[in-house]
Amino acid sequence: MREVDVCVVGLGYIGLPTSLVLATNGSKVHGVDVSDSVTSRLQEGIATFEEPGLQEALNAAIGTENLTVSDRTVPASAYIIAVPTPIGADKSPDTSYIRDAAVQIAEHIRPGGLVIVESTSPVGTTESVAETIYSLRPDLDSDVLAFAHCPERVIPGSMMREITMNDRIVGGLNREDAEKAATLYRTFCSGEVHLTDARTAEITKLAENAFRDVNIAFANELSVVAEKLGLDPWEVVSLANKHPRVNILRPGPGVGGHCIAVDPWFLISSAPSETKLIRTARIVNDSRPSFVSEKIKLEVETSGGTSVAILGLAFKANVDDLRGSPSVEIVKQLASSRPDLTIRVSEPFVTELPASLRQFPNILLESWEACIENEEVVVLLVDHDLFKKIDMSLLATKRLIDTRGMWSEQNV
Ligand code: SAJ
Repeated sequence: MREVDVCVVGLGYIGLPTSLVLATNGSKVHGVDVSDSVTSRLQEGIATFEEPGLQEALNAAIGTENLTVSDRTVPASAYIIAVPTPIGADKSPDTSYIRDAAVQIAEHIRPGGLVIVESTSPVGTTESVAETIYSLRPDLDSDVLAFAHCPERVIPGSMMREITMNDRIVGGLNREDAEKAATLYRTFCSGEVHLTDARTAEITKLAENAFRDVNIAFANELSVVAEKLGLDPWEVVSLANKHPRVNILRPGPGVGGHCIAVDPWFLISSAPSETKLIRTARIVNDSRPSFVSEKIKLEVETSGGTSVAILGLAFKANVDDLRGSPSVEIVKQLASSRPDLTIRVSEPFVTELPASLRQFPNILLESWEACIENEEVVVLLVDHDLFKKIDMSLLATKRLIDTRGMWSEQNV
């Protein structure tokens, strides 16, 4: 039987699409995940999260000899680590899942093997992975394995396109390692593959997400100033962006997901005294949910009502991902500070409330139609395409809080 080319450890938001593009481009792939529900659903051919093109790619790969899935790491020519790297309560990086993956890989890797860290990681992580594996395998000479960091850069909502089209940064522990990893990425990536060292690749990925976080924080701060002066923040951003060298991002209810709200802390923890701007951006963006929930409470009080309609819980438009979502935080803050308030929530991408909201009896999950029908105050937290289709005449008499500028642009 043909041996496995690539063993992908972690079949989440990055590991699964990566396994699929590798498998559909000729590699024999074995995907590994610790979650029984993930492996069994994938074995049945069911995609584990909502993403355009993902189910189709799974249909094409599963059942062929190019894709197998289990909870066990296997012998392979190359390993890709795509596990989460969360932050702890003190905001310091938790790389324990990467270490666990390295321990599993050490069991099976053979001379000539390649280990790629795709998980977003603090600077120095790829070196630590090499140290862990070599320390567990004293039988291997210290130069027989190759190690590289190849950060993923795909955006939820366009993952399947971006995973093949985006340029890749490939940072090896030495040039040969980088070349070896680059050869694997070139099997499916039509973007340019840029070679560097592992530490530079690690910091580059962190810089990309911190750049976006700082830019969003600027937009959020500017929107507060504009609103304080009685001006429309969306118009201000849109007009400023007519300048050829200005590109302000969009104000919103806050920054969610598992990347932009997390990765800047990896930079901050590497140089706490030198990262004032990056830290401030995090604080500005993290303060958005309470700013928005206070605004909602004020509007409800002014209306004299005892209920409110909320549109959207996902961390951004057109995804089913509620991880770190500012919208969930806003609804939670509202529900806990105003237990007398009935909060009707519509989130078309989920069928049940997330665990953090289930304990509140005053939160109801409904269709958007039921949600807005009898409500005077309607709050838009996520600009899902479905909400863009709402007939504006249904909202004409309502008090609207639009945190995404979706309705402002339509000049309701
Ligand atoms: N957001 C705003 N205003 C904006 C843009 C985003 O408030 O103008 C909010 C979103 O609503 C969301 C959060 O920021 O809550 C993050 O969304 P996002 O679309 O900016 O980014 P992610 O987290 O989905 O994906 C990012 C991407 N990084 C960059 O664009 C630099 C993606 O390319 C990375 O691969 C991904 O992080 C990752 O995995 O690191």
